[in-house]
This record gives sequence, C-alpha cells and structure tokens, in this order.
Amino acid sequence: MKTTALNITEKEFLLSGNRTCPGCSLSLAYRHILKALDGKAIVTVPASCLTVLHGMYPVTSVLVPCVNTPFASTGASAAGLVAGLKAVGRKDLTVLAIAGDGGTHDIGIQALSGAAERQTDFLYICYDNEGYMNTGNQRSSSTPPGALSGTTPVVGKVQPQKDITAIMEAHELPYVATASACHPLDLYEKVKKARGINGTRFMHVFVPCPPGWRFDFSDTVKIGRLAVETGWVVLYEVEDGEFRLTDASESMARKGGKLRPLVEYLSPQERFRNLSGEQIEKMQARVEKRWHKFMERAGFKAK
Ligand SMILES: Cc1ncc(C[n+]2csc(CCOP(=O)(O)OP(=O)(O)O)c2C)c(N)n1
Ligand code: SF4
Repeated sequence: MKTTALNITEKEFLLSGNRTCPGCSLSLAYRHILKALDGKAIVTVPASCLTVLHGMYPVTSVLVPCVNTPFASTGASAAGLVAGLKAVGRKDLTVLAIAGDGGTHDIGIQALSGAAERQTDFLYICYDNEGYMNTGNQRSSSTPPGALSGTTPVVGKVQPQKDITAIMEAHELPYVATASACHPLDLYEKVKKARGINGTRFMHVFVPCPPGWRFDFSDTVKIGRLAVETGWVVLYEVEDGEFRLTDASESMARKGGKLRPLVEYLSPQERFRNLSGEQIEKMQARVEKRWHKFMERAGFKAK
C-alpha cells in the first residue's frame, strides 16, 4: 500500500523541542527517516547540525541510540557497529550512518568509500544543506557555484558542486537514491525500501537551510518544492543498476519535462544575490542539460 499523510505511522522517534533552527528541514527529514526505520536503528553521526539536534548527554530529543563519531570516521564507525551487532547475533537493527555534506563530500569520503567497497551492510544518508552550517556556513564541495558563504563572501563560490550520488553509484551499490526533506513521503518510501536491502545503501537528501541560504524560515517547503520543479534537484533511485525517476520528478517527466525557470528558485535566497544575468543563464542551461539526461536515462523524451 502506498504511504500517504493519512496512513503513515503515528509513532515518533524524534521528539518535539529539539535544538534546530526554526524552519530547519533536516529536522523534517530526520523525523521521516526514523519513522521509516521504525526506530529499529543504531545511528552514527559526526559533528554537525544533527549532533546539535540530538542534544547533549544526559538530554536527547531522539529515541534511538546514537554514537557521536569523529568527523572523518562515519563509514568506519558504521563498519564497527555492523561487526559488533553480528558478533552478538542482532539482526533486527539497521546501522544508519548520517552526516552533512561537509562530513560526506569532503571529510568523510574516504571512510565512506572504503566501507562501500567492502560491501558493509549499512545505510548511509548524506543530508545536504550545501555548506558547513553548524559552524557558520563555510563553503563545502557541495556549495553551488555563485553562492555566498562565510568563506566565499564577495563573489560567491567559483567551483562546481561535487556530485556525490554519482560517485557512490560508481561503487555499484545495490541501492542509491536522492530525496528531499520537502517531499517527505518519497523520502519515507525510499528509506523503507533501503532498510530491506542488504549491503551498502546510499541516499542523498536535500535539506534547505533558512539561515545558511538566507530565506525566510516559513518558506522552507516552498524552496524545497521549487528546487524540484526547476530541475535543481532531481528525485530518483537506482536499484541494482536500474534507474527510475520518482515522485514529482517522475510526474514532470511524464508531462513532457517542462521546468519552471531556475530564477524562481534562486531569487528568494539571499546567498545568490550577487549572481549576474549571464551566470543565471549558464546555470539554467546546465540544469536543463542535466535534467534531459536524467529524463533520457529513465526512458522519457523531452517535448
Ligand atoms: C576534525 C574536526 N574538524 C572541525 C570540526 C568543527 N566542526 C563541527 S561541525 C562542523 C560543520 C559540519 O558541516 P557538515 O558536515 O556539512 O554538517 P552541518 O553542520 O551542515 O549539519 C565543523 C567544521 C570538528 N568538530 N572536528
Ligand atoms: S543551520 Fe540549517 S541545517 Fe543547521 S539546524 Fe539551522 S536550519 Fe537546520
């Protein structure tokens, strides 16, 4: 049965009153991730906004056990948990490694790649707020070109974004998917599916961040939806090598693949305020090219 807002489990594993900022979509994503795992998980997480959300001992807002791991070691720490659970014969728990883009694309990539290559049986989720947000918005390799950040304060970032999902797909994993906090049912379904698969599963979850991207905190879901409708974010999954678009991306492709103008996504965000018309045109062209490639891969023709 398809999950809807009416039949999704009412069980909560993320309690209200956590320490994230108002309008934080990481909180929204994490709530649905833990629901999809039915709370039957051990989490390992490096320093990030998520450690702040978890809270400081003896206080916590999360009803699952959690290991706070050093920045570079999330993949290695997950491998240790998997070995420990195997040694004590526990088969009922999912090991969830979850880290930000700084902790994944940059600092944790070596341990993640190693664990994936060894086919460690765990789920890795990168939540991507496109910067080192917990320490005040320094640029990461996932910060988009043109975006202002604490370390690119004048002209914005110059280099392109690293495509971590493509890198992880190249490890020939049994399950790789993208998702967005602002499409929570799609996220929920994907985590649920990933939970039932053996081996390394990787998910990239887009999480709009109001203070870092400088938009009004009441607009989080609007920004997340615009990201998909403009093609900035594409929702898909690759299961045993088979690619398919999902949720809103799939419906858009079915209707011929028309995108909303990218400027509708960029302009409400102060971090993009210095973009020139020429830069926006280039970004629009890049987004369209990428979207058409995804459509073609899923067997759709652009009209
Ligand atoms: C080895 C190490 N270097 C730096 C830090 C400081 N630090 C803590 S959280 C953080 C930012 C993490 O960014 P990201 O992984 O993108 O997660 P986010 O904060 O955006 O949730 C940094 C740099 C640290 N804790 N350990
Ligand atoms: S900085 Fe961004 S990701 Fe971090 S808690 Fe605040 S809104 Fe959430």
